[in-house]
Amino acid sequence: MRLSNYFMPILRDDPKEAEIVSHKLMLRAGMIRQESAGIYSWLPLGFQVLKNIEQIVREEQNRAGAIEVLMPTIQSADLWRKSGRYDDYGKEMLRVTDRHDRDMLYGPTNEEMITDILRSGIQSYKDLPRNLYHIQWKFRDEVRPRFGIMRGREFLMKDAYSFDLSAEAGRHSYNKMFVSYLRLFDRMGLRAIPMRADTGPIGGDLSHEFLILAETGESEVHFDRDFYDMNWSEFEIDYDDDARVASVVKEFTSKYAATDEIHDQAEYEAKVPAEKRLSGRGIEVGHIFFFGTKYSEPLGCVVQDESGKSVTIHSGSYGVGISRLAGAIIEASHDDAGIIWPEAVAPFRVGLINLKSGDTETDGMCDKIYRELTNAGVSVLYDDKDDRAGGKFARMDLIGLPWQVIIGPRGLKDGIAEVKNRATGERENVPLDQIVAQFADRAPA
Ligand code: P5A
Repeated sequence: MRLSNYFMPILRDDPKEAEIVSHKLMLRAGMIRQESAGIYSWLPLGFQVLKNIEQIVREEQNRAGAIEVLMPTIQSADLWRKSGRYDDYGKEMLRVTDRHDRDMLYGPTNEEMITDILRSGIQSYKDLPRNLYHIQWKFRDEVRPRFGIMRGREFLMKDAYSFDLSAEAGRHSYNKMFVSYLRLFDRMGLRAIPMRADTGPIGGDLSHEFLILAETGESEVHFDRDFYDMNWSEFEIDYDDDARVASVVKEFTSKYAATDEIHDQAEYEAKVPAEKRLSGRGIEVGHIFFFGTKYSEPLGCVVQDESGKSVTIHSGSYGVGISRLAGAIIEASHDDAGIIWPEAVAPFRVGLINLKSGDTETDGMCDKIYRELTNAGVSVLYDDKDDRAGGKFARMDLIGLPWQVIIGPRGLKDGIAEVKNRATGERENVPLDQIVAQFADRAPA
């Protein structure tokens, strides 16, 4: 993409309304625009990040055996009346009536609808287990939408729902999602610590929140510092191997970690030696629940088992805050100059800076490298604008692409470009004829 053809409305000054760094940087980098309280448009740069996050979540959910569907944003109130949540949900639910005066709502979550979809779509116990998920916008009329897309009213969630014949089998489905979450957050360059958590309006008695540590997080958390030394990424997992999946979950749940709502100080002190006790703040990027028959019971989600006996299905639900993650990743990865995108979610991998737009030779070389990188499948944002070098550097640092390739008349004379690593700040002179190979060969992390 040529910057001269792109739409990236950069703000020069810090927006006054932004209280936390991710909100500030997302506005400054032209990633999002507020439309009304807690409701945002995603501009090209932000939208690309959102899609990258979504794709990682999708791949890891599919790997764990979940199957993607797409349910509507607008739901009828009928199923919610059956589960009892139409009244329970209160003011957070955005209620609308259609032209026939039917009660409708903008879905804050989909337990009822998916349970009804599964109920009507399965014949027997042989159709279980199943795990269905979608990635869809939700609406919750939060009392205090704040921190930009972190606590929005409209937000993008991945929500998966498991269906099993027994509580025991359901526990395995829960474990698979637990492990899938470890993997998907890790792929985004995040350490999301699984913590015991409150179940709130979703319900059930087994639940974990996944939190990344950040001073600006809304939750107070208490955990064992041993989490820092765990092996987060180097496990390949066979999801059909119940015992192996359970052992990973056991490893990650044997250490103390809890959010403030359910924190038990006495247990904490008994389990964790004083020098290993850490308290801080965290951002909840995922939340998983096991609630058994809470929805299948009132919605009549029943199958016959092998012996012909009717069995009520056991379920859990599993959420990832896709849009919140865009902000959470920035909270975890930035410096004074701006965002530092992990390669896996970066909107472009390379920022190509032309230091002398209008100069025939420099333009020629930049155009050539841009073309070759693009043809090699490397995503590039090419700053071909006619601005001063200082401004170009600052802008590229602000938007945080992992690599900068800087080409100017002086380097051209020596046949080199400067390659800068945004995260480390390291600069390297690379011969112009090796630039493309360097990025084409080096697979993104
Ligand atoms: C689990 C999936 C649920 O709704 N039902 C379906 C269950 N869980 S949850 O914890 O309420 O939400 C799941 C994740 O969504 C993100 N999230 C939000 N993101 C931005 N703005 C909000 N207002 C918001 N509310 C929830 C969080 O990441 C949460 O973990």
